[in-house]
Amino acid sequence: MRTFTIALAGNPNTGKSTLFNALTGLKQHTGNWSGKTVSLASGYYEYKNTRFEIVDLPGTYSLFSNSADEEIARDFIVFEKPDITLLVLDSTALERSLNLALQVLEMTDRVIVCLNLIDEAKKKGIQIHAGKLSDKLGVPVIPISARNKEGLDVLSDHLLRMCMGQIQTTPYRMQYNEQLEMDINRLESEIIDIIGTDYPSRWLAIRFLDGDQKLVATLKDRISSQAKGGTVHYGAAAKAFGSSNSHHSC
Ligand SMILES: Nc1nc2c(ncn2[C@@H]2O[C@H](COP(=O)(O)OP(=O)(O)O)[C@@H](O)[C@H]2O)c(=O)[nH]1
Ligand SMILES: [Mg+2]
Repeated sequence: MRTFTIALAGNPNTGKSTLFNALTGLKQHTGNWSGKTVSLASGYYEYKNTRFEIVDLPGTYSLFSNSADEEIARDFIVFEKPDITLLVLDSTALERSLNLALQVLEMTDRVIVCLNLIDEAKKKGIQIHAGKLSDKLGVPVIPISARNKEGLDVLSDHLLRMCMGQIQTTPYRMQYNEQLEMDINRLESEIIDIIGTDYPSRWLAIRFLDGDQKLVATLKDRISSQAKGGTVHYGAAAKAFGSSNSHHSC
């Protein structure tokens, strides 16, 4: 049986671990993932004869290189390439969560959004138009209450269907000003020339223009370990990434 990997991402306190426990039934183990030896809680979940490995990423407010937690969550999404990144948002504080959502949507198109704590939102008289939000974000948006185990069947159905390739997404991508878009496009095609399309090239271009040196270093490491397998010409890539930072800011 093939196992699909689902990464739980979101701000701290949005109910990621509660959802993790509800899905996996607390049978958690800590797995070591490639790259840095980072231990992340993961557990298995079976639904309709399909096995999912759920990985509980550290809670973060953004996914830059501000902290070890941000790097861990970011590296997992970009380099481990989970089948789905499940974004857990707090329905009672959407404005805070959506910032992270926009960042994730720049990194991957395999995203499902959970509006968690929907019970709390209802109590507070907050009404969320999940369908409209889904149209805007270009990915499924599913109201749930992880603590009350509500909405988990609908969520599981979406996980299964997206893993089976039955749900296509059109993730919302931030548009920057004309000059930046030109720079992004130019750098993106250089990136594709060097490392192909294995990693999210537009997102990499944006991060590089922002001067994210730590990401440059991480990418060099990844390419270097791939190159040992003979797939990428590390020298050329390292040279290009070493010199492609400018001082623009997004
Ligand atoms: N009312 C309500 N509380 C929830 C729900 N899901 C999680 N919580 C609570 O929110 C708090 C944070 O949950 P936790 O899973 O630790 O969040 P994490 O930091 O994202 O892992 C805990 O007190 C949970 O019991 C929910 O659906 N409804
Ligand atoms: Mg947690």
